[in-house]
Amino acid sequence: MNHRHTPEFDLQETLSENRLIGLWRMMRGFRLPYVGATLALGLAAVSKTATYLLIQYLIDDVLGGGLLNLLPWVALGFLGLALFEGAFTFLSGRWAAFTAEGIARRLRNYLFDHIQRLSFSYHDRTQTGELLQRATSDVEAINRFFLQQATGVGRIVLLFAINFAAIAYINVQLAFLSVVSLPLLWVMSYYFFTRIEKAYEAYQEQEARLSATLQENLSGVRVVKAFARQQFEIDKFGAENKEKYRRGMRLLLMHSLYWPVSDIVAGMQMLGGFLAGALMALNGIITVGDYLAFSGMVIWIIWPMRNLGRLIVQASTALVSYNRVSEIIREDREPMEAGDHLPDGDVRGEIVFENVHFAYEDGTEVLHNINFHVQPGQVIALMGSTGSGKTSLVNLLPRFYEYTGGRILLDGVELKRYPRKYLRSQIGIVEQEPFLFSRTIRENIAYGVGRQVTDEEVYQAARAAAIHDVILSFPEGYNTLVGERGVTLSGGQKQRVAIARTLLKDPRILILDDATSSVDTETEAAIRAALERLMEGRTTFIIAHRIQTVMHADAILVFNKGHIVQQGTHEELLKDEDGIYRRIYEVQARIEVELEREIASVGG
Ligand code: DCP
Ligand code: MG
Repeated sequence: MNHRHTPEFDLQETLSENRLIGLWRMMRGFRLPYVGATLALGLAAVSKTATYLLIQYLIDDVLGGGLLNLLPWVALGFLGLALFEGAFTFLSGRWAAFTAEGIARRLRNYLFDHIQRLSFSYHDRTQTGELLQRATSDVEAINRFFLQQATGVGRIVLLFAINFAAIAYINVQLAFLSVVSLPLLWVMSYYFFTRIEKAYEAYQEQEARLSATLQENLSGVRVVKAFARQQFEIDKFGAENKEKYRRGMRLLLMHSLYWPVSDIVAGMQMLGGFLAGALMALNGIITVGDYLAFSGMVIWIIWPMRNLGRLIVQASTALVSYNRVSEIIREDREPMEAGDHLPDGDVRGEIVFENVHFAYEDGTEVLHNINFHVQPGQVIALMGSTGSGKTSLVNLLPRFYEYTGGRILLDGVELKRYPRKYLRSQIGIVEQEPFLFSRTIRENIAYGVGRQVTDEEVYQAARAAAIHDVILSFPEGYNTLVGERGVTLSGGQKQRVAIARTLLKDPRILILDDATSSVDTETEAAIRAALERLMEGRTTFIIAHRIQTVMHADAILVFNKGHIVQQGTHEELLKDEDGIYRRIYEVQARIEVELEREIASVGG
């Protein structure tokens, strides 16, 4: 049964428009224990029915017929049946738990794996809180379905069939009298089923909204505090919470209407059955023993009838959750391996952009007609105002997003033909807002290398990123935890840890997206000196705002509103008196001069 946990189990293939079929397919690999659980419940039910038949035998034949010497055997029979029932009830519980927890575990693992393989565009448009809620609360509802409802249905059908047959064995008329209200109960259950399904759907939606609000508020807690917007956020949360309360009340109202109504119907049915049975016994149609056995067994007909309705109603929540979870499963993953051009070794790093256009999913173009040519090992600097498309451009290289027009060639081959996995192994990005995990600094730096690295390698990368000494100054050095459970790093320190992480990966193409923006000029110079050696032989893209950072690049691309408005070396660009580059240069030079004068006056 080992195949249950292998990643090859593709839930996407199990999806079905019919939710019950989908759930059934989701059980693959767990059907045997499920059938076992249901059968064990059925056997427990049989022993209960047998107990009632034994009562009938005891009263009519043993006591009534004077076979008193059989009494010890009958007593032994009762004991045996009780043990039998207990054992199978226990087994059934174990197998049901095994089934439900196993399916839920596999589902959670699948979702975790799946969510991180979805495209950047998917994550751009999906709220984290929403995903969290589906991966937890909705999975729980599906778990409950398998734990209680799926085996419950099997048990109920068995209980019903066995006891119905046993009563029919006593008296057929009585058996049919015991189930006359069945259709009424089911029609009622169906009515509530549809109502509760809608109410639950609305409730889950609101819960997701609430969890998204909470998640966003927690991520942005610094902004909230800085702008003293606590009250505004509390009100916003309060409003969402109130709506959840309202929808929760509505859902519970549906439930609390259903139970008493179905109890009344079931109660009337039971009373009617008892009366009919009593009349038959009085008129001698059935024996007293028959009647006692019947009154025990009829409960086990009514109970399943009422509970089948209850299960159907409860299953509505699982069906809603199934829909919500399958919406995630249905999303296609980024095909990491797709691509017909897989070089044996590393790329050389020659990159050509030919009339490249790019738009995000909303359709507005953010890059227009981009053309440039990078030789292997060159350093390319990207400058330009905020929102001009620099990050968007470099994100095309590892195929985080697909360009919408023109061609990008890497070593003469169109980028679309390379598998994403290969590209990402060749390209290292230091993101504009680097993210560090709540793990040790060492783990953060060694992240993504994909092999064991020595301490010396980690130190080397850290030295190159000018962060080694800072790390050593922490109480636990490289074993210091980062983030919520450990030290809080400054923006510049985080950037440098991220640079070290990327350098250790040793990529052929290096992308530094504003990687030194939070670093002071002096530290930046240190990093630059170290990088100079590291950039040798690899194609490097540097996005930066300081002239000092970009002036030594082999080519500088100046962006404005998604267009390249200037390109060339520092000297070439300076010649253009009216160019943006020249203007930026002059402004920055003036600031430098004034700064120096200021420092001199303070010093003097
Ligand atoms: N954009 C978008 N969807 C995204 C990311 C960006 O629609 N997932 C838009 C916002 C901008 C445009 O694309 O209008 C260009 O954004 P960039 O992030 O590429 O801009 P820059 O990197 O040049 O700006 P900055 O210097 O602020 O980093
Ligand atoms: Mg950017």
